[in-house]
Amino acid sequence: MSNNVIKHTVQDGVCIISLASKPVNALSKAVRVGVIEAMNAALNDDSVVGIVICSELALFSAGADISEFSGGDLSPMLPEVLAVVEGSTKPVVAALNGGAFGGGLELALACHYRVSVAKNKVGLPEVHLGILPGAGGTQRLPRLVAPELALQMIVTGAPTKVELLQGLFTSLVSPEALLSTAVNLAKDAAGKNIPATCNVALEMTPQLEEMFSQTSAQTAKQARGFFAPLKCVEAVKAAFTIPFDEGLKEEGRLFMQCMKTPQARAQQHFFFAERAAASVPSIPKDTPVRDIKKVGIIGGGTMGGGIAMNFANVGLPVVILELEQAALDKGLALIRKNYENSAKKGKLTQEQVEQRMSLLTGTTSYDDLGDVDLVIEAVFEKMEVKKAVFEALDKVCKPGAILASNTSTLDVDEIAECTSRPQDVIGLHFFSPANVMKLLEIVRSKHTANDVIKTSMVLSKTIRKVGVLVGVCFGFVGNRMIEVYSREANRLVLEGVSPERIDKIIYDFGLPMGPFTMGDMAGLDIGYFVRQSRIEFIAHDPSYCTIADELVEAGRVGLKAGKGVYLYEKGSRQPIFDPSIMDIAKRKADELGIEQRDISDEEIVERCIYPLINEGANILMEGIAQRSSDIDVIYVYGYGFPVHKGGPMQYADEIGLSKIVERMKYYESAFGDYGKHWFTPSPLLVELANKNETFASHKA
Ligand code: T1G
Repeated sequence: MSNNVIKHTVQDGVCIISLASKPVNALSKAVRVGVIEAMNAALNDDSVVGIVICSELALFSAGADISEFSGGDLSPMLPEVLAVVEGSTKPVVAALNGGAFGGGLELALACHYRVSVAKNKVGLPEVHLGILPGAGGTQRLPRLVAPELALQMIVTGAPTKVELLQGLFTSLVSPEALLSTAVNLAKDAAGKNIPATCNVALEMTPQLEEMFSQTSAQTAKQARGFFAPLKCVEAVKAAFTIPFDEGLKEEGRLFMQCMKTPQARAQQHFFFAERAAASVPSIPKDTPVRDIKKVGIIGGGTMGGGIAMNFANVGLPVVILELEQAALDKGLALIRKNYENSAKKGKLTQEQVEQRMSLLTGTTSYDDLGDVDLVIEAVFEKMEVKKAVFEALDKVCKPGAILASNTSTLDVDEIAECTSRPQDVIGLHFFSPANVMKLLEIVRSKHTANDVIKTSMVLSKTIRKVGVLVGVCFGFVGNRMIEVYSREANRLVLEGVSPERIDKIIYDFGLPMGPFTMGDMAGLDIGYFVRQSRIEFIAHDPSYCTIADELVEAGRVGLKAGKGVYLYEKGSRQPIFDPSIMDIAKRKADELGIEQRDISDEEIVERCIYPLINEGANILMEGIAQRSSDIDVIYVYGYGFPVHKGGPMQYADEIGLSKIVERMKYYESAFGDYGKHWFTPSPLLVELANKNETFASHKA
């Protein structure tokens, strides 16, 4: 008997149980029931001497079905299934044709033998979901591989090449030989002593004690603010201090401790959010994708060079245009330097460096862009400059070429309208450093054709980015939201809070750095020019980033100048607090009639984060983002919002939208004209709060 997700047949005395649950053999209830039924059938069949568990899909298994975590009748739980496998009186061999992750690897660990294709990776990534391996992984893995390797795999969740896990596999073979090797192994093992993993004895030693305490100390630093990683250490340590069955119980206890946390909800939300971003329901599924075989980049500066690397990294030839040969040479040299640095760190071989550099050519003539399928401009952020580039591209690029702008704030509709082919124009907003940051904001203008959007979304996955579709408005999603966050942080300084204290509070909230450290790194002049380009937007508020404006006008533009909000010693990136900033703040506060006062940490977090959430609600209401989880993806991948909070919108859902509304209304009334203009709750936020609903439940 088989169901449609588990099949089993007997071949030459061996029962072959095949996982066939598309798309990734997630170990759903149906799969768990199917495995137990197949195991019982094999155990009750006297003609069967051994059992092989394999997969019909590309992956062996992606582990537990994460979509089941929201609840329901989950029996039989995975540990129960694995106990049947491990307790089998007939040898069970796992045949890994592809990746085995989480519960998928735990299933293999419960088998008595394992064989894998040689080119394969396995892992226990549960920590990325805010939990830990909950089906024996923390107790079985350290019984099969070196303790420090098992501990690192579980604490980091990193996929590991099977060739580094020799103790785990009886053999690593070619794909063609996998099944026969597994079947023969099962037959050879028949009738012999069953090497159940649970019977491997472990004991604690002083060296291991030291390893666990060192790992805990490192993890507390590296996984700052996360709950699950330290619980992973506790669970693995239990394998060395208590018997196996008690260890399973301790693992289960720690698993449930993690599963109940807001962090687990946030990280599981984010897992699906990242994947949902690729979905554009408004585009028909049969929309074709344009073939991108060659890419042009206009501008070989930091951004242009970084963008070019993304395509060379995946084998696509790139031609970079700069009008001056010197600038072109400098740009290509910078790319080479980046690759050479990666090679020095062992991330690339020298051969790969040369192979990628060979894909990058330069030109000073637009005529050389006649055969590109996609061109991305990364020139100075001024509309006139961008329009001139697109007019030139319109003349030389072949019909059907996609013309993209890397603009971070400008109107892509207006850029498209300066060409004869507005339907081929789109925004591809990379985040600096463009060859590192995972986020790509895909900006659709009102003219952009569906196949251009779909091609851009597919291309984002090809270059290993997370593409998120956004609409046209000032700053699209990310920069529009960061603007209100920066405004409020600057206002707090005027009201007497030091930048250093604000940065510390926001760092402790979970961002990689506070607004002022970030501003100095990016350059205060960027925000300054943005404000200069939209004076009408801020004209009514003379306090708007007024300290930052004074600093820029005095040449204090940030780290690159050795002074911004903070001071920097030559060659150092370490911010040094400059008390004179508070003198400027006091002077300006007096001029503007702003009262300076003691402000609580809680108010600082609320005033930096709630307006950001409120702006996200407006973005959602205006249809600039397709869904609230897209905003979360943008904020986590583009701005370092802590993934253990799931992104700003998930964080708001966790707090409760009514609380956000209540606090926004408090500040709206407490701060006079300033509050009335900047703290008006978004109508969508109010509507959802009144209905006791969440952003996640809102369908645009
Ligand atoms: N559960 C449910 N759905 C899953 C899934 C899973 N474990 N893994 C993937 N999917 C869906 C995914 O949402 C997408 O759906 C489709 O499959 C293709 O995924 C007890 C408790 C394995 C590296 O954390 O890391 O086991 O968008 O686009 O790029 O200890 O999927 O098409 O509708 O990512 O080839 C632990 C999670 C679970 C692994 C393959 N396991 N998955 O990447 O495909 S907890 C994980 C991945 C656990 C036990 C505990 C990746 C992949 P849709 P994809 P991919």
